[in-house]
Amino acid sequence: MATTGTRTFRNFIGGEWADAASGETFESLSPATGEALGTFPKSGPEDIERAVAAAKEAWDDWRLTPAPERANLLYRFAQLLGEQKGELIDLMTREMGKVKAEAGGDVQEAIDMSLYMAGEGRRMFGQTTPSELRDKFMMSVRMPIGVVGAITPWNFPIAIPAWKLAPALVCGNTIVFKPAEDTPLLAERFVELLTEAGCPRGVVNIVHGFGETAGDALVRHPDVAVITFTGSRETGVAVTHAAADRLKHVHLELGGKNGIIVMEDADLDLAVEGIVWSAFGTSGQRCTAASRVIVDERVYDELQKRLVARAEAMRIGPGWEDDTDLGPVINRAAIDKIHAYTKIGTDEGARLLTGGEIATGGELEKGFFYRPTVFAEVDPQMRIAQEEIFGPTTALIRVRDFDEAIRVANGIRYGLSSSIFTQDVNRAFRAMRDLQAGITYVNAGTTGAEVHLPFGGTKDTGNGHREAGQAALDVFTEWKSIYVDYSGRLQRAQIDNVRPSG
Ligand code: UN1
Repeated sequence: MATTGTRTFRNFIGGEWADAASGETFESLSPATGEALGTFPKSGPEDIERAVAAAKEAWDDWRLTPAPERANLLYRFAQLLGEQKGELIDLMTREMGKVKAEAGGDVQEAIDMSLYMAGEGRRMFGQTTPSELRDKFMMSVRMPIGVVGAITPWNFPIAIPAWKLAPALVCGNTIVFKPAEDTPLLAERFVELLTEAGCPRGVVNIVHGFGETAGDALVRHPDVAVITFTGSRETGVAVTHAAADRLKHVHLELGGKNGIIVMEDADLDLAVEGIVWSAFGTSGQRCTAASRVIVDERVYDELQKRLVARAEAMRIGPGWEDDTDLGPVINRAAIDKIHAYTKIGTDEGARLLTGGEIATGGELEKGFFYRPTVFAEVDPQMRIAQEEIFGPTTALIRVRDFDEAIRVANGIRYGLSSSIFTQDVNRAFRAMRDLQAGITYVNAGTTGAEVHLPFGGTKDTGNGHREAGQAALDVFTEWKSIYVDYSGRLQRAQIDNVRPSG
């Protein structure tokens, strides 16, 4: 349905398409060309109010819909995503900018997550356990919570909405979805396909707009029980404050400053492949991007040489062209931030080996393209080694040995992903134990999570929750413990079962 052009799109609330109450709009622009892809409602508190009311009303029936039936919606959705994969890939290269192979991975991740969570419709296990009393039965069950507010980022515009909506739905919650303002068209398609898959009215509502208005109203709304948010650390803290008065459940997936450790015994060719993929894939705009490379001094010079050669050979261009290795970054603010960090790094005394400039010339003039950038001789305390840049910039840090590598890897506020390249199984296991991160890769870069293990991070990357896998069910359900006494008499736990011996 959606095509490029200046079509006007709307919110989807209670099964009806609606403009923003204010009548205001904003445009989605292609980061590769500046071309307008559509006009979207710039929503505010009034629109959120209506969407939450619709979601609340729909919850009455959705929570009572058997979970295997709720799952059927996700099976059909996965099927439709598969059928539309080609169209979605094309749209993603235009609206978000990533290259075709990665756009395909993004859509596939949504398919995988939908199928995995659909399977939960026939599992969603609780526990049964023996009672300490006779003729008494005990079990725990997962209960849906209510209305979920899902605020998603632009960097995985199909995958991350699926990470949030698929588990929320199968667990029996209804949703108000506020997608990133940079990728509203993909979010729109996502909801259209869910609707086509048979999602009942009001179960999923989409409200377009900006964080300060639409997002904030969603986070504060008294009838929204759960907030799931992926974005920056600063916004995550603001979300937590705004949700605190109502004691909402808040799931956060925030920043990263992920490091790859390369030991002297590593397969260097493999390490360089992993670094290029993790540092420059999605133009570095992943929470899991490798923005630090921590290298044993015995292989530092060789690794640096090979990495620079690879970075300089990357073809920069629009994501939809077959031979593009590196697409644009998302918008003007992003490229300004990335470029500002190049100056910060140079001023701090790091050595700029390659990149560090806006890529220009020919078709690149119209978009936001930045050259893959490698800094060397970076001190672990420098800002470029501490702060999330979210662009194709990585910092090489020289270390003397394994212990120093682990110390440097852990010496940041974030704790999302981590990696080590080594052939030494003992070191690999120590790294798996000692790296302070939610994810550790051995002999692979920092990206590439699969949907059936928990995804998330320690320290300032989040607040202890995880997405994906079984862990996601903990975000979208509450436990209820149920006791059934079939003895026909009063039995007092902790009292009537006490025997003289115990
Ligand atoms: C993100 O960067 O926000 O593991 C998500 C990965 C991807 C998901 C990244 N599957 O890098």
